[in-house]
Amino acid sequence: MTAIDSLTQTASWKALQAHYEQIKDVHLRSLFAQDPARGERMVIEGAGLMLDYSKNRITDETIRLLLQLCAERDVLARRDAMFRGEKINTTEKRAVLHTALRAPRHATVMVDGQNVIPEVHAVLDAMAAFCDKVRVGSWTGYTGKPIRHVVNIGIGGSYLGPEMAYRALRTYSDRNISFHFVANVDGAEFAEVTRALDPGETLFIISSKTFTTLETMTNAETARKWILDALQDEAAIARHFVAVSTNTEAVRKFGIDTDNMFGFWDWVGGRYSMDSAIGLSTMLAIGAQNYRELLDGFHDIDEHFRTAPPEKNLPLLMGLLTVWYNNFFGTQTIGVMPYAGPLARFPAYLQQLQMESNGKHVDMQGRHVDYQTGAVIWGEPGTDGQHSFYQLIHQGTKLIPCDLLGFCQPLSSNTHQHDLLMANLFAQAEALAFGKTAEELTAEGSPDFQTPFRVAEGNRPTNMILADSLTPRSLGALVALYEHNVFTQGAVWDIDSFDQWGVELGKVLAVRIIPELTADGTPALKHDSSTNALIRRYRKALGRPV
Ligand code: G6Q
Repeated sequence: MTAIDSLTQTASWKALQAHYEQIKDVHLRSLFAQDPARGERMVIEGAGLMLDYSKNRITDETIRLLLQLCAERDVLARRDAMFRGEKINTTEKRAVLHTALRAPRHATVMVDGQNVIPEVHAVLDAMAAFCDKVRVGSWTGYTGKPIRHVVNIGIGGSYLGPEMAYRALRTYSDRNISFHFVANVDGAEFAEVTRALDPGETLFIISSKTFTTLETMTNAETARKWILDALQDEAAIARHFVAVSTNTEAVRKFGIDTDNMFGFWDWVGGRYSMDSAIGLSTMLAIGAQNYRELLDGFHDIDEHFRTAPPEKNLPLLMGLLTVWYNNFFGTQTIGVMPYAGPLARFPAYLQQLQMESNGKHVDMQGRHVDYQTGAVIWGEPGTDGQHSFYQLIHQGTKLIPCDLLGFCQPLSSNTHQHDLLMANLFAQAEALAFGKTAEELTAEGSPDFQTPFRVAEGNRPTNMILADSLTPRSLGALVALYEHNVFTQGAVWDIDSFDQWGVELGKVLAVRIIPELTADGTPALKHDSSTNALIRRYRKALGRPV
């Protein structure tokens, strides 16, 4: 990738800055009043998803300038380079090919002169064969009992996607098997998850790209002991453990039969891996056919992102709107509120996807950026959030753009409750945009002394994303929508959205302190005074010499 001008020096950036000065105080009330067709015009669709972006603080000119910025930053060229398998993750010299994971069998994607699609499908086929056996009960535990409980042990990218997808798609899952997730190194988590499980009916999936991550390997050892304590034979390991990893040697060393290992590749980043073999627990839950539907949903958006014109391209436009608020309005956070209980973990999933990808302070050339990059992502399902933090979004002093997500069809047979859910979704977007004026309040009989407190200024921007129903396919499309939205932001900012050096740093920091906590004698502590004191306090609390 060739060095490009600093973002803030580009012509379109300067034009956007000038444009921002002109429209920063314009109210959505006036924008809608001036253009009664706005709510129908500023809607685009693709891959079964609809994006209504009309309730954003933008005009046609904003979009024109953002698209100009996109062209000036060569976003589409970088997109094409990603799909071609070029090593766009330059700091790790890796291709970025999560899109190959969901490509159809007949596709061709070359990495280092080799078509990777046959390998991708070979792993999918092996996963499907294994899942079928577990689901029909022909894969049995060591004592001959069928598997009734699956525990995924993994953290970060090897956990958030599987847990999110399981919760989202539980309606489609095999109810004869219970699914659990252990991520934290806190032993309380493992103990709580396993306390009611029968070891003879439990299958552990050790999910770790590197198979070296402290939390995962520690929990895996605890699981190994839990099985051996109960079943008293090393041979039980092969029946109760499978691995998902890129590190065959470490899997073998752990004692897992490498025939029961499902591989992936260094061109799949952890937070982009829920549709690789890391999705094994998802496939076990919903079956191979539904899993293919999930992958097809991802692929639908890949194709949309790759081929739709920029002005009609959902992830591209969402990414550009994020840049608009983040860099011109100076907003710091984005709320993501799915109006669907099963998507409870979707905001947490997106938090990693976006914050780990775009939380970067240098550009692709290693120069410190002079503009803001990744936003803080947070959220909870609607309507829950309405009864807690929405107050601050409606009437606080911070501007928080929000993505509101909903599905037209109910997942349960209770259509009435679904009507209520959707009414809340539409009402929140309306209230955030248009608020409530003092005049309106007075006309409604608000006592004068209360009116200033009840005024809602409005002009709070939202994206509305609607799909027909929550299915494996629409979930895949939603995840891919955000993957490419994140990509677009990163391309505009010219940062490497696919490395995570901060996470790598975190992985080594604790290693120095572990022996200082556990040593029998009094360790010589050479940290700062605060860290030294904390270590001593902890040792004292546990009755260890200080
Ligand atoms: C994701 C990150 C990180 C990673 C975990 C688990 O992009 O790199 O969240 O997924 O640290 O790593 P392993 O899968 O190697 O255990």
